[in-house]
Formats: sequence, C-alpha cells, structure tokens
Amino acid sequence: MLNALKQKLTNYWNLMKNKTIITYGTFDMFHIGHLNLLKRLKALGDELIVGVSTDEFNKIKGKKTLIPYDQRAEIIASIKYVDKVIAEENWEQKKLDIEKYNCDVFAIGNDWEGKFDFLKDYCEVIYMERTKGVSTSELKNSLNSFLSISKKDLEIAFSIIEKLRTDLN
Ligand code: C2G
Repeated sequence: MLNALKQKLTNYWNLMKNKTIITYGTFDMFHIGHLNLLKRLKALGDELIVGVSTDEFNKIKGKKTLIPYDQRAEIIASIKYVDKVIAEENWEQKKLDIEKYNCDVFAIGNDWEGKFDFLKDYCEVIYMERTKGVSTSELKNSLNSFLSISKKDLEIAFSIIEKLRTDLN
C-alpha cells in the first residue's frame, strides 16, 4: 500500500517537475545542424542547459576553433531554445552538472552514440540524429578551398568582372 502510494507520488512528481535537458558541444561556426539539435532538445522538456566547450577544453579534445569561447557562448545564450549556458571545461563534469542542475535527460548527437551510456545511472541518455550535409569541418574545408585559389587566378577573375562591368554599363 505504502509502496503503491510512493510510486504514485513519484510519478506525479516526475510529471509535474520541470523536465531539464542538458547537452554539451563546441558549436564553432554555428550552423543549421546546431540549431536543429537545440530546437529538438528543447522540445524534449521544459529547460535546456548547454555546456559550451571552452577554448582550453577544445585543445584537450584536439579541436581547433575559429570562434573564441566567449562569442560561441554568447551566440548559444541568445538562442530562444536555450535557457542556460555553462562552460564545459573537462570530460568529468557531466555527472556533477546533472546532479547540480537536477537534469532529467542528457542528450547529444548520435556521432557520440554509446560514448555517454555511463550517465544512464544519473539520468536518461538520448543520442539524436545529426543533421546531414552540414558540419563545422565541411564549412572550414569550403573556406580553405576558396583560400587556396592562387593570386593569379583571382586577378584573372577580377579582370573578367571588371570587363563585364564596363561592357554592361
Ligand atoms: N550536430 C548535429 N548535426 C550536425 C553537426 C553537429 O546534430 N550536422 C550536433 C553534434 O552531434 C553535437 C552538437 O551538434 O551534439 C555540437 O556539435 P559540436 O560542436 O561538433 O560538438 P562536439 O565537438 O562533438 O562536442 O562533451 C561533449 C562534447 O563537448 C561534444
């Protein structure tokens, strides 16, 4: 009898309690793949907390970023789906953050499938489908291919544009 009542109260509490979602990422060169993820994460609950990797932690992750941490954090904080931004400084903080912020769900893109299953002892763990066809590394590659055009080819291109401009005027 008592257990049944306890279970009912727990179910009621879980229903009534705000559902808090937490995720982590670098979010360099913010793009639609990041936005889709944050939008879908917010739809899972009531509050979305995002841990943005600091520049120092990205070095540990072996990730070079173009946009510095303070700007990446400000961009994430400005997104309507995001309720709180925290700094991600190490691999170990997730468990502490989940307890500190009383998170119900840890979620991240499925490029991390299985990597954070140990968090199932503390909250629900969800791996979300990534947005296909866009990634920060692809954006950087297309930037690099543009930068690899030789000065001579650029000068030829500009002379053609100049000629077109005079012909069209
Ligand atoms: N993402 C996505 N679709 C893309 C690109 C990224 O859904 N086309 C997701 C990733 O799966 C991740 C989030 O967007 O959940 C942020 O991506 P990154 O900035 O690449 O994050 P990452 O460097 O993987 O950092 O402790 C966890 C790490 O900090 C995650």
